[in-house]
Amino acid sequence: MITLTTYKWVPDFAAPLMRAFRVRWALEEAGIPYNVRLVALGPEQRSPEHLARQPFGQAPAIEDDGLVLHESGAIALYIAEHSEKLMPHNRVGAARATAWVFSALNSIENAVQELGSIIFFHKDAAWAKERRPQVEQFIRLRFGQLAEALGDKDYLEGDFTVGDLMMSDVLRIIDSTHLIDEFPTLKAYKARCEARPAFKRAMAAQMEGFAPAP
Ligand SMILES: N[C@@H](CCC(=O)N[C@@H](CS)C(=O)NCC(=O)O)C(=O)O
Repeated sequence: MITLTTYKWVPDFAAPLMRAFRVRWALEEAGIPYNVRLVALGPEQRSPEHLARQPFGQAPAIEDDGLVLHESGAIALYIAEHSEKLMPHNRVGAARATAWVFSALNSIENAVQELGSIIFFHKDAAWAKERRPQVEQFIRLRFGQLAEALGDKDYLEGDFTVGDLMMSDVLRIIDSTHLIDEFPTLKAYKARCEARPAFKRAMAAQMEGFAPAP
């Protein structure tokens, strides 16, 4: 059975946003049961045992029948290979779904993560106040392009794929800014993804998995 390694505790704001959530969601979509191993931030996170699972001392990582895998994108794609719900079983469809995973991580997540870093860690810093408008403007550009690509489709390739899972999860990082409200079709797309029963099951598991704050 797959074992997912995630953290024992994270700050409240981070709990629903952890990258391990994507893995839980993919597993729920695919209907694959899993175990969870909880690692503590700090010394255990930097222990040789954990670094053997995740070379940067991060989460998530999975183990499956001798395979040890890090990076949420790689893990989501690995899980998707086992599920027609996540990955079309034709070469073109699979390639396009994979491309959207890369777009989510390399063209959207890096942009929203910069804003996330400002709002979660540096909100009141002078440099952050100066930088924030530029970061938001760049996100608006990317959101406009993404909305254009989505058009009037329900999902990026018509039917839901691992690409939509990753894209909608990345969009959640800056939920608290409501920037997506400026892009109604994108907002509806994200809501559609989050309304999926597998998303709700994964979120419930994610939130109940955390120990109370120390
Ligand atoms: N690119 C990695 C990023 C993983 C990541 O940033 N994980 C966060 C938790 S959501 C983490 O472990 N942060 C603690 C740290 O970087 O030390 C992935 O997508 O799996």
